[in-house]
Amino acid sequence: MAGGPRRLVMSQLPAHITPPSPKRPAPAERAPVYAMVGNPNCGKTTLFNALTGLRQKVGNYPGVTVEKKVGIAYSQHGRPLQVIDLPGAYSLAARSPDEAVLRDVLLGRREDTPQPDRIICVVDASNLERNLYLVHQILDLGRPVIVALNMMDVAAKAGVKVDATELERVLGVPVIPCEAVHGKGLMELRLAMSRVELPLAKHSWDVPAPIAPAVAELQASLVQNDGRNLLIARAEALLLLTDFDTVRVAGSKQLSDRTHVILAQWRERWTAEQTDWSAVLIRSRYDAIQALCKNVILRGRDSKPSVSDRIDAVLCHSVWGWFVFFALMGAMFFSIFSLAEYPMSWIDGQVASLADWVKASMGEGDLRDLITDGVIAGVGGVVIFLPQILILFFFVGLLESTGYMARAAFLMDRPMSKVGLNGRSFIPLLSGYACAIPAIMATRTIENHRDRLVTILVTPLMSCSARLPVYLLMIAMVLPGEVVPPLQKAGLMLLMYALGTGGAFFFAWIFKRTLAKGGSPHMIMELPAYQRPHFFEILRHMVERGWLFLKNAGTIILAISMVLWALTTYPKHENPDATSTEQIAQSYAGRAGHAIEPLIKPLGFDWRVGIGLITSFAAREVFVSSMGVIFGVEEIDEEDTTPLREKMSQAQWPDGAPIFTPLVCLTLMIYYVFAMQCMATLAVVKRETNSWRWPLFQTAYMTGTAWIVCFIVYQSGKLLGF
Ligand SMILES: Nc1nc2c(ncn2[C@@H]2O[C@H](COP(=O)(O)OP(=O)(O)OP(=O)(O)O)[C@@H](O)[C@H]2O)c(=O)[nH]1
Ligand SMILES: [Mg+2]
Repeated sequence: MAGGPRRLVMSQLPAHITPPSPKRPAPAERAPVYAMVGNPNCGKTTLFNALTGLRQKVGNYPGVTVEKKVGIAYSQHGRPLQVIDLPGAYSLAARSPDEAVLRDVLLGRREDTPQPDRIICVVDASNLERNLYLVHQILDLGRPVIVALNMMDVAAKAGVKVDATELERVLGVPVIPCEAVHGKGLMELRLAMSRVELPLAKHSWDVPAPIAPAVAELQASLVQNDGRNLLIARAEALLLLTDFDTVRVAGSKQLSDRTHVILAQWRERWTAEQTDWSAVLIRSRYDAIQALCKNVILRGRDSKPSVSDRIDAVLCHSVWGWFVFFALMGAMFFSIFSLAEYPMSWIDGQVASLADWVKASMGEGDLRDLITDGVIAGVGGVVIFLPQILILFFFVGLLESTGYMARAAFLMDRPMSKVGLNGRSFIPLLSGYACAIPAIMATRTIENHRDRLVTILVTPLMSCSARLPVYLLMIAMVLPGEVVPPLQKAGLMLLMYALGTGGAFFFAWIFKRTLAKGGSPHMIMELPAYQRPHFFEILRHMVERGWLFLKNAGTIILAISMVLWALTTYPKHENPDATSTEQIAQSYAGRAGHAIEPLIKPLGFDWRVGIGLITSFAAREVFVSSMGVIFGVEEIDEEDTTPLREKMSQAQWPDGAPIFTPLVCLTLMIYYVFAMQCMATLAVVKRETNSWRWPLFQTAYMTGTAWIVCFIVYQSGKLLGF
């Protein structure tokens, strides 16, 4: 075996061993970089937000943050400090893409991120030993560390007393007790971050003797052939030796052939010896941690079942759990209809009087039409659904902030295993009810890459908030008027959500049997303690999402509405007395709609619906604004503004038959349940899967299914006489 240091003792090494790489500016010139690391759900992002004033998403379940985020905090002297918020991980041995982000940033493998100068280890005081495992690995890296001992309130409530001073003494690095949500300890943390010199850890853990030669040899090769610094090389050597998936472990930087050879030799030898050295390694670390914590953790009163345990006895119960789950979903849809009624009709009224006002105060002409029939009809048609979208986000926020999300995943583990996935995949699916884009990002927490792919492929089938306007418009047409109680409308809505969810399960089942065969590892997921919902947080998130919705309405939807108005207005009909239907029919948009009519006529849709299907490929809610423009232009009574649904229900086929029969409205809703109508989602899928193949496949299978299901529903409905 080649030589190389047999083992390293941290305290003997100089503080800053990494020579600044030529590509990066020297540390003195740039703001020092701090990384927030720790186990999932220990409060990193809460702390990061408090330090930087940013508003990254927090939630009470593991896996909220899945990508790094850089912010600026200020030292006590007003000096800017870069802070990087990272996804959580239990160890440096990354199992899933989000954990790999943490590992790669810490080991300096990411080209787009400076290697952190200092590391803030956030630990959950109520679960100290387990949290210290990652800290222990990080101390190996020999960088200055500050430990933020978070969740002191939770620990105290659980009857655990953690002695921060003692922990500081045994670790040799600053330990700051804090409660991130209550802003406690922030001052002290900022002070520690402002210190010019930080003591290095006393930490002197030795690699267990049996694997030390292997680690030393690999480490030497990593230093000589791959240009790593000593300590990073040791951490990498440990990961490479104990994790058999080299690709996953190697991250973005390629390893030299020499390193590969050494690695292969040791693995062969260990396989022949049939020893599980990674277990030895883990045990060795836990032993060291236990020794460290001997006088740090003082358990108080004997822990009887906690409040969370008692709540879980019901919410995770195999019968009551489901009862509560469906009750929650039902309550959500019911409130979407009942609560939104008033604000909605108010907005509706405002939009209408705005249009009337413009009509009264401007002279007739194309400009006036552009404003009333393009801008107001298009944007206004979508904006009235804002209250519903806010209610939806309120509920999702409630689930996320209380900790129920993780319970839903737990409940779903069994049904999910029937289709070949596990409960982990359910969190992305559930967030898909709000929006597929963050949901697809959330799949990064899924370990198994096949499971992850399948989850990405089916997530857009979950009915997202952009479908709400379409469903709501159609439901208002199927069940018109105030006579229908909200319960019935909510029922129809629930049916659409169930159809989408059922579709997602069905396709997951198919894909797990064809594209991505293979078993799914069992779900291991921490159930966080329940928390009182942070209404302020939820409200802020609602406002953010609502604002995003309005911004979309004011940009994309506005632009599409104006273009669509032009496309329906020009070229002008030769006969100035032509009806507005005749005008649109021969306009550019009309021609496009007519061109695809043969394709959609078997589903009961006419060319005007066709125009909507084309434009809403950009985003689903555009369908509603497009209908607003198309049927707004068609307005017969110039002086009065009628609600869109009434105008639409007057639309006819050339033979005088109504277009939007209840059956057609239902079919149209079903079309939107299944069809892939969202450019932004496609872009995210492309990024997350690294190829155009999957987004194209996704579009084909989803839209294909939409067509087939709609065909069956419409044709059999017609046969049955609807
Ligand atoms: N009681 C209490 N709750 C806290 C404290 N710090 C954070 N939380 C809550 O803990 C939950 C998790 O916080 P996050 O900041 O999202 O945790 P994270 O470490 O970023 O989690 P991931 O991004 O999933 O790794 C949220 O519900 C916070 O409100 C604290 O000191 N005390
Ligand atoms: Mg986070």
